[in-house]
Amino acid sequence: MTVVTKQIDMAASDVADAPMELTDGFHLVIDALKLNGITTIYGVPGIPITDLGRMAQAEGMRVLSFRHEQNAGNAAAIAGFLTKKPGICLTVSAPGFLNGLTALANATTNCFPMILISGSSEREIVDLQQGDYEEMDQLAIAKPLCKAAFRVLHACDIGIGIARAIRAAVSGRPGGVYLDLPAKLFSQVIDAEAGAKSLVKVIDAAPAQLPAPSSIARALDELRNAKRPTIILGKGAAYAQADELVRELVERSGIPYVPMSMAKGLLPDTHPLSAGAARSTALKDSDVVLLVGARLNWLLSHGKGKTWGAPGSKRFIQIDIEPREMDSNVEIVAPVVGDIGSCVAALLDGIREEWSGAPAEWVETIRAKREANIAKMAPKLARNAAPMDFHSALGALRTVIKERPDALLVNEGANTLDLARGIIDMYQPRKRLDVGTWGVMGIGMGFAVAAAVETGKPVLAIEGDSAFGFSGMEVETICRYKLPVCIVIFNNNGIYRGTDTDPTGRDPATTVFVADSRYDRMMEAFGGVGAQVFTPEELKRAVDEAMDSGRPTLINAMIDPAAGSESGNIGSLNPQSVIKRKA
Ligand code: ADP
Ligand code: TPW
Ligand code: MG
Repeated sequence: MTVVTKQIDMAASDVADAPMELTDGFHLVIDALKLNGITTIYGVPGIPITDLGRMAQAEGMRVLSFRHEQNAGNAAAIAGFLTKKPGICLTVSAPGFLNGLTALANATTNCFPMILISGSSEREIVDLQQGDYEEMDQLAIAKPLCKAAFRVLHACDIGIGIARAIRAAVSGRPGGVYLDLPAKLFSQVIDAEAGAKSLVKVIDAAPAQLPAPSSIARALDELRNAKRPTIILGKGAAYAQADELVRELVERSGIPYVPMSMAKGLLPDTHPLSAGAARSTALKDSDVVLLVGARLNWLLSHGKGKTWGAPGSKRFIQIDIEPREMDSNVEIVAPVVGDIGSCVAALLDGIREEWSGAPAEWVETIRAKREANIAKMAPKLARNAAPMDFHSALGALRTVIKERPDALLVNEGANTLDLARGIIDMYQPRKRLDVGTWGVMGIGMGFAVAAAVETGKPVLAIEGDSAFGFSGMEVETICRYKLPVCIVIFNNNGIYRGTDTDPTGRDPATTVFVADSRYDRMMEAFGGVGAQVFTPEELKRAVDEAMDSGRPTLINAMIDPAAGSESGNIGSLNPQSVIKRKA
């Protein structure tokens, strides 16, 4: 319990024999977080939360200061994904709050639990629009972009406010929560004992949600009748930390599975039932599909269209904690609503009782397709090409992760993202962190910092040169905290490619950057290690050195500017004009 030592001036008649011990808003926020096992804050200091950060550090919390709130917010969000506890992002009012808001919205979209705590200006002045310092009605602005938003006006309500924020972030479908703390709150003084009593320790913040037995029976019927079943594992399954149950579901049922990007490694990508390298066949030719913590959004072509074969050829079973996810895009014939651990355990009970095994012919079809695709890819990955293309460079990094399966992999870009996702096998759960549901650029350095801080493991961040630019200034943060992060920039001089030109000849093309930029020197500027490499062999050697030393490192990997394709794998979503005008 923290106590403010200063005594308030009181009329003599108020002073009892013993002086009253006091606390204030600052201390109550810190005590409430600590009481709930929250030990790390990601943020940027300034009015009115500068002292909150200082005091939290003095009270033993880890407080990581960033160079931009969006990166701190992304760090908090991925900390939430990795730990199942809400990640905390702390910002100043209006502009700092808005900078953090993108990360909060992204966390909500991805179902990552985080709490954005922003200081705010005085209500009386904000509401009369009298032009306060950094005036903004932050609560109203945050509301549509997160799962829940709360404001605390009285110090005695801080305990409840933080308890509500924690519960909202992690219960049911996880997501982002906004907590508005006006400047005046922090210095409000109350009796320390009353303050301590006002704190709430959240019991069972994300209670198990058991599926109805009838929904399990329905799902089992569908699975038993399937001739060509496929399981799709999504990042909800990774988040749930029900790793052993998920593995048993796949292995006992013998059903091939396709991992979504951030579910890779839930079972090793080299698993005999992995259909990762036979994804098209597994989706198109299956008859029954079991979705485990994956939405039928654009990343799965909304469950229809040519990805999924003939119309009406599919029967979908879906496990999700959010009932309203069912039938969002296509009919779900067997909705199973509950938390993944409980739902998978219930399915397994049924499978243990009665199961005749997955159809051997289908499993063999998938296996053969997978092996053929892997064999076709192998020579491209093994080339010691100069200049490097994406495949040969990623071939080298694939070996790095194979040799260091406990490292975390952060990945963003277009070609750099799509090709790395396919090429680099993952071996352990929650090791691959990437752009998620929005395909947002800018998560790189925030994710890398939190991955290192939360796990203590080495981090390899594979970044398109454009993608890196969105959060690149945080290399200073990585150096400042001496984090074991190795950044590899796939430097192809631009977005998708570095070969475009302005037809008028006036400016650089809209998609290109300064040619042959030395990103490695940015790292050196802050005391980290920089290297520039031109071949896969050099790349592998430089990454190994970085990962062995644990020193912050940035490797500028020079990629053939002509090697990439427009929008990576999602060129089909990119509208292009067919009308050519004369200049
Ligand atoms: P991906 O992008 O990997 O396909 P999505 O983000 O689309 O995954 O889907 C994740 C889903 O997992 C969401 O619908 C979310 O409600 C669900 N989910 C998250 N946590 C749990 C959990 N503990 N139990 C059940 N479902 C969960
Ligand atoms: C917040 C649009 C998608 S991918 C990308 C941009 C700008 C960069 C691709 O170039 P990069 O990769 O990283 O060099 P590569 O290997 O193909 O050359 N703003 C936001 N999010 C997105 N997704 C974009 C813009 C985009
Ligand atoms: Mg690029």
